[in-house]
Amino acid sequence: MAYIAVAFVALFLGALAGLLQVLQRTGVIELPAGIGYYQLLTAHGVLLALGLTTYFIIGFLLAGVAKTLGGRLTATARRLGWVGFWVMTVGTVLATYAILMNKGTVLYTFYAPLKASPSFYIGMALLVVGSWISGGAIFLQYRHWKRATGKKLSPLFAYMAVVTYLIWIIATLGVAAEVVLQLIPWSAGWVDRINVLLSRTLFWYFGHPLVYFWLLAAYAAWYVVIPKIIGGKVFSDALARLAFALFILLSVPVGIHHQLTEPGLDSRWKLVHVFLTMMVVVPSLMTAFSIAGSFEIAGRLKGAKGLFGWIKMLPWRDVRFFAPFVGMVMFVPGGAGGIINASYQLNTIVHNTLFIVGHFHLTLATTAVLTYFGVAYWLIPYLSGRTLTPTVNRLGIVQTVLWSVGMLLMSGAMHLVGLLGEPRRTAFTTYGDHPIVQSWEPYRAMMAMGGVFLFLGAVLMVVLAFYLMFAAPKGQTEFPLADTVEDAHDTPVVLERWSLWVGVLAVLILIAYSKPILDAIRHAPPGSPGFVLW
Ligand code: HAS
Repeated sequence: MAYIAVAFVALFLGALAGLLQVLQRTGVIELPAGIGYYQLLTAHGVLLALGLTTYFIIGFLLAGVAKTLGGRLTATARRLGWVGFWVMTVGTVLATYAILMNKGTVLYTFYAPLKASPSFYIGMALLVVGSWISGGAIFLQYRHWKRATGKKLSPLFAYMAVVTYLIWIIATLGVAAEVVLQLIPWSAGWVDRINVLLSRTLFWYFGHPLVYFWLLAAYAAWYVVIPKIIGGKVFSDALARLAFALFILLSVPVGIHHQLTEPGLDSRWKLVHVFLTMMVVVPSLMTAFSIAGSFEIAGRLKGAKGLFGWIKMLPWRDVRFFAPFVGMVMFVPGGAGGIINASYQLNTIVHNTLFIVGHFHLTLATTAVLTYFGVAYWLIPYLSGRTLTPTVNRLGIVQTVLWSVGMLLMSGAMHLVGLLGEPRRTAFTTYGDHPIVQSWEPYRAMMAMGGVFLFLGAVLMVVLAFYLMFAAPKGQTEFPLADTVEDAHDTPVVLERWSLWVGVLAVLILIAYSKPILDAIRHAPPGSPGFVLW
């Protein structure tokens, strides 16, 4: 519950920064009190993309692992969970303080040669180290359960939690190396210059699997929780595990697709990453198939007839289903946008434009985040020993509509104006009233309107979350976990042989990264001094 509470505080602060920045960015307001656009943009990205997500996911996975692996966390796992929580929180407060003091205005990707104060980087390092300790709780609980039961296959939710966390640990090794070996010594003044290409490559080694860390927590809810809420079953235990196992293999060695326009990286390696990226789309397509299958099973169990009769049987008025469902639908264009980004030639049109910002507001801020909201409506009362009342359910539907309309307006406009050339990471400007920029005006107005809807949706969500934590009527709420259609014992045990999957991943990482990283070190330019441009 502590993790979930911090996640919603981060949502409130991040959404406030979001509202102010979208209104500044679209020319509606000028920021008061010397607050900078880039300062807000950094706070928004760090609090939402790194704070809200990490805290929510850890809270959700810990709760699910406790539920499915023995009923409660062991004493050691519990202690680790708390130590991780406090280390992460000290780090988050330190980084947020640096941003508020305008000493860490380097955006959430903290690209060198923009240079923040050491407290920003130390805060980020603590956030990561804390998350490793919390992850220790998940792995310990898993090992404890395996030893106690002697079973080869763990429950599906626990399997998904372990995969999600494995990806996080392997991915964060890259950003930890960047922060500890490059950014902190440079920012503290122990070295004068930084190898920019190396730092960005290490960042994106982390940055892309990061998006699957966000996504897989949502997928765990889609696969295991949603079928129970709609009165159905998991379409296939083996298929679900295979999709997750494929993410272990493919989510890491693809990061260079974020650097397709980066000079200094050999285009042959970019092509290898593009191929691997197209392959990581496959487990998402398998997921689309499985989830639609679960919907049909649920409808038919309730007596649906005809080819599409089952659609009517879905619980459209239940926010626990409705919010994640909207997230799923939005992932259809969101995922298609990802394939556009990953296509080598098309990337040159959309890279560094608002199209990319539109893409991640559909994928992260809609698909993943709406699923987290849907989960919060039952997870919070489950943890607080309270109930989701019909009124909160109705307000939850209103909240989902506010969020979805806001995101359609904002993200839709960002996609379109991005294609017309509007750059990302830029404060408001009319570029000297240039005629091309004047054609962007209607899209900017749409973005501002969308931002207002989103802020209202965020405030309502935060109010409902804290109401469910502290004030909703007392009672029992279940942790919904669906059964599978077939006997889960039919699932091949090889899907849970971690040494195999992690071993193959290690080989793929070596193939995809060793040469580009060696090149970045061996043929390094003299390096760059730091810049503080704010
Ligand atoms: Fe992405 C940039 C490529 C997925 C997030 N991405 C970003 C950034 C973020 C982000 C934050 O190749 C910006 C980083 C920055 O600040 O610079 N992305 C992809 C690809 C995928 C993808 C190929 N991204 C995501 C997800 C994210 C996310 C997921 C967050 C959660 N992305 C890129 C690339 C860039 C990029 C380039 C760099 C661009 C640049 O130049 O800077 C794929 O994983 C997408 C596959 C997904 C699908 C959709 C499957 C559909 C499903 C829905 C089922 C629906 C049902 C309901 C069942 C193919 C599973 C059915 C009912 C109905 C009625 C329809």
